[in-house]
Amino acid sequence: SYKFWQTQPVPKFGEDDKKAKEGPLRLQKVEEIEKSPAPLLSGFEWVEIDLKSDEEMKEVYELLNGHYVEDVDSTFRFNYSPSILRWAMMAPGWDKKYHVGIRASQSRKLVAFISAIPVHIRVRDNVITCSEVNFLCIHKKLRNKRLAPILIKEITRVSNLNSVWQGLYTAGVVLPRPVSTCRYYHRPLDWQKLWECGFSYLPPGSKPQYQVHKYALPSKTATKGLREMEVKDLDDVVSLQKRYSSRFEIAPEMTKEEAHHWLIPKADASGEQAVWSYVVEESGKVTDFFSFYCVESSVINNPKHKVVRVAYLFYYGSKTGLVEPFNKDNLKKRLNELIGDALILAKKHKFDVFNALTLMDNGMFLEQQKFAAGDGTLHYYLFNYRANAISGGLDANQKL
Ligand code: YNC
Ligand code: MG
Repeated sequence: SYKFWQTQPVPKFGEDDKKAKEGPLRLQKVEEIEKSPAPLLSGFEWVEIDLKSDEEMKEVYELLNGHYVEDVDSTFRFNYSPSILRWAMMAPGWDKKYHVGIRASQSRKLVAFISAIPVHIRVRDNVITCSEVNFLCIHKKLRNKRLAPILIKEITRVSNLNSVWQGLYTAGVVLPRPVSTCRYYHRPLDWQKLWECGFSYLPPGSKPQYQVHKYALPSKTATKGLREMEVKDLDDVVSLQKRYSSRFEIAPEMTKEEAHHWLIPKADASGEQAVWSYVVEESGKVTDFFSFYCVESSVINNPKHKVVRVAYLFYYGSKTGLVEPFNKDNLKKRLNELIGDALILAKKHKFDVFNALTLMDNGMFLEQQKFAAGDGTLHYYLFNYRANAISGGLDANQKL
């Protein structure tokens, strides 16, 4: 019945199924926004979390590590490392006021968290500034007490005080009302380990060695001119990303500074790397690029394995997709070459599985690259913005 969500500026199910005019649902002024947060139950207090402090980062890490998203049968739970959390939450434009925590007043224990970063999203022809909300998490002992709406209202208030009126978020749960829904696909890189973890299953009539053989990969990449992305590639990559994504109805707009943050591979102080990016260079020009990032998942109660290393396909683009008239077969061939190499590189960097969603042009390579549909779906939401739905499925998000 969505007692909370029905009070929020989001479209309702069944409403405006015909094409409606796109745009904000609620218009407010900064002067109308509350200057301070809503009071909490006694014994709890609001805090700003300083992610520059290793101690406070560790507290967020531990809250998420113990209480963040699990799969349906509680076999896995996301284990975002401090390095990945820094990468995800300290992107250009980040501010401590968007790292909102709740502490128990006496013990000082961090019991809940929500975060946002500013992003610019193009929805068809309009570019909107959004707070991209992520890492909403409540300690398991404080669940079902209507604390989540309070956290969501607080991150909204902080955004609004900074003149940000739209939100962007994804969730596994169904809320009013997804703008698009994608399915997760998984490509095993270490099938044996995934099987031992309960992630992959043995198809009836198969044998483990057949599965291992099925997913074996060459040791070397095949694309001529492929190399790691460098700072000098940023202008070319930003331009290629923008032109490549122009076919899609919703896409982020990335500045050079943002592309630097999100794409340039580098080990941080602890030696950990968040993102891997590669370009294809032909006669001094970038013709293609792809990237993937790392999120580990804890394997809950497994005697042999503690974590699986999961690569998530991130941005990519290819000049082949820009040629007029657009030729789907040529692009399909090129994407299969690129993603085939991405798998080889991910394997080389010790990933166990490679994930991709049914968005962008992923439908052109998922099957050929031996991805299999997972049981998870991911719903995409906009807050305070009415947008016509973007069709899901393997040809999702395209106007061809
Ligand atoms: C969810 N994931 O429907 P109704 S994703 C949004 N996103 O409200 P309570 C959610 N809303 O139905 P609990 C949600 N999950 O009555 C639940 N809800 O209208 C809604 N899990 O609150 C739910 N992290 O406090 C219901 O529930 C109300 O104690 C119930 O807390 C929920 O980060 C949660 O999955 C998810 O830690 C915090 O279960 C808790 O169960 C938990 O009684 C494990 O809440 C971790 C987990 C969520 C990951 C994510 C994106 C979050 C987006 C939030 C919405 C942002 C809107 C835009 C704001 C900025 C706008 C500007 C400008
Ligand atoms: Mg609660």
